Amino acid sequence: MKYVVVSGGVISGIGKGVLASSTGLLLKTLGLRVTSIKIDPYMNIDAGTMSPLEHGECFVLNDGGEVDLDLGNYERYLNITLTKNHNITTGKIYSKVIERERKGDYLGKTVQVVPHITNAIQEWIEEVARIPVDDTGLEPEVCIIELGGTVGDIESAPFVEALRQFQFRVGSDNFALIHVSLVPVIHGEQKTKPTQAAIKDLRSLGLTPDMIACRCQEELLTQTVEKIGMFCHVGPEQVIAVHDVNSTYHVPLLLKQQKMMNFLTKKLTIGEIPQAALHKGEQLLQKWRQLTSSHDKSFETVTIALVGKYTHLHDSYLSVIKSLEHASMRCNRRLKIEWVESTDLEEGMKQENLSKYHQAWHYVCQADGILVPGGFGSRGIEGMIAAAKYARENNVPYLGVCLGLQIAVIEFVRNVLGIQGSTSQEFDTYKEEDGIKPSVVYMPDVDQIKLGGTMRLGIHETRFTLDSKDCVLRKLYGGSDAVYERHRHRYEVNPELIDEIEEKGLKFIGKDESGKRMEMIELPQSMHKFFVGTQYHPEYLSKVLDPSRPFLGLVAASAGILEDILARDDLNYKGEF
Ligand SMILES: *[C@@H]1O[C@H](CO)[C@@H](O)[C@H](O)[C@H]1NC(C)=O
Ligand SMILES: *[C@@H]1O[C@H](CO)[C@@H](O)[C@H](O)[C@H]1NC(C)=O
Ligand SMILES: *[C@@H]1O[C@H](CO)[C@@H](O)[C@H](O)[C@H]1NC(C)=O
Ligand SMILES: CC(=O)N[C@H]1CO[C@H](CO)[C@@H](O)[C@@H]1O
Repeated sequence: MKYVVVSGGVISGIGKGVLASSTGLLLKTLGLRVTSIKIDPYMNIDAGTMSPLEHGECFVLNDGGEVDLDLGNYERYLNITLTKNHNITTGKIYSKVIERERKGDYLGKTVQVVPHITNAIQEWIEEVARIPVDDTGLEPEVCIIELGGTVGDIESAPFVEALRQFQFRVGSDNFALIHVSLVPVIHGEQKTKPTQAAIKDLRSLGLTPDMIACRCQEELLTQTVEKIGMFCHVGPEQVIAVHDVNSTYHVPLLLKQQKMMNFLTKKLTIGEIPQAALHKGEQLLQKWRQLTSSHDKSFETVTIALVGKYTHLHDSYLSVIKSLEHASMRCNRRLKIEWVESTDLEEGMKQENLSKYHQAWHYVCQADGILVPGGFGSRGIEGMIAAAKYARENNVPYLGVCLGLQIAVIEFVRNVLGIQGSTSQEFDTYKEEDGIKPSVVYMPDVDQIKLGGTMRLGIHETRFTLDSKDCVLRKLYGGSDAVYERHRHRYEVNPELIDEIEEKGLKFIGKDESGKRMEMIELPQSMHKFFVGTQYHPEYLSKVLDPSRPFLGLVAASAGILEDILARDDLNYKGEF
């Protein structure tokens, strides 16, 4: 097993994740099996209970693990399936060590950060790196470890020390360290001092960078590269310049241009790779090249209005944005997202700020398609319902994800079935004594008492109930009988209303294996261009080279090319469980 550690200096948020996943992708194009681990130096054990306000979206894995959104990045780039153990936090390591101590595993010795915590970290890494993550079912050959935070923080100190020991534990030809640094431009001059200081910090902690990746707004000058090489005691081939490019999907190609793999394969003494794997890797590279170059050449735009909450915090919808990006690349369109705060669409906003209200509606009406993503809580619900109504009545493509499906159903129940005031049991506006049938109810088999961990989580099967010829979503999934997607919800459509709703035209086209839960809705093509909702979250399984099908449908319908996309023969869907 070869380990590539990606750490960061100077400041956080300079694209360590993108660099790490791009490096992983390049290793994969060599024909290697690649996995990844994300280390987060914070105390939380469960990312699911962390606020999206602070941390961005919570990403859900096949096994139901709710993790930091960076793991999603790896899954999307590397086309792999990770587990909840691939996320390491300080909290998890400590609780493991404390648990062992309670059981008496340390025989009453003093338990310390060094060696007990640092050993636990190393053991965890070695164990998790071996979990097979792709369809070969074989142990990976390379593990990318992204160390969150910046080196030198108090929080990351135990991890840095653990990695320092780790390089000796696994041997220096199985270990490479890439340090990501920043080269700011001040008065037109590229400054290398912050990088020098960051490398000095790193060295003082016993880690030597094998490569220094310099983030810069513009292309790095040769003299800057030479200067960094000289002051940081590395060869010029060990300095990689990563300037801002058209999209993050160009980064792997940028690294390749600089022959990053030549150095890395030498350092890691990567031997002969079997012909079949080599071929697979080459194909992957080819596909990636094709995708990025066709993206550069597409000039037509598709505009999607994303109607949600906290839309100023784009990170809380990261997977949704990525899925839209993947889908638009497949459709050869440039993606424009209009961020619409759903409360701005509500009647109340008319009094509060009329110009804001009109502006929000302007965005919705100008958009080619409307997306209502998942979410919790009752704020902004009426605005989403209004947007769904607009989409349904005006034949504008609509995709509702999780809450978005429930919104579409509530809207339909109110305005087509005529049950005014119907809503979800989740919202404060729902009152038992009103005697109005709720559209969305609490899922009966979930424990109502505990809050954390009572959701329906992780990958589940959904079976289609309609033939492909009557069902656009099934066509998008290549005609497959069933799909496997990731879930994260507590509420579901009220089974008592199903017959009535279907009679009026909205079809429940997919159900869970018991046939009780409604998981997909669709208006027939005779009634609407594209009006689809999914109770699951398709965005968690979207891949750069294999866009999520509901999103592909939305973008294609919004761009007016749904028929072309459906006619293509590359919609093979290979679900997995
Ligand atoms: C991604 O992985 C799946 C299996 O895990 C495989 O069927 C599919 O072909 C892969 N996609 C690409 C683009 O390599
Ligand atoms: C970036 O995109 C433009 C078109 O928008 C294209 O002309 C240019 O070559 C691209 N640059 C890179 C580095 O790919
Ligand atoms: C109303 O909303 C606009 C933005 O749409 C903002 O510029 C303006 O300050 C707001 N006015 C008030 C009174 O809040
Ligand atoms: C949030 C989450 O999925 N956490 C998991 C990460 O890994 C530990 C150790 O296996 C699990 O116990 C946590 O549940």
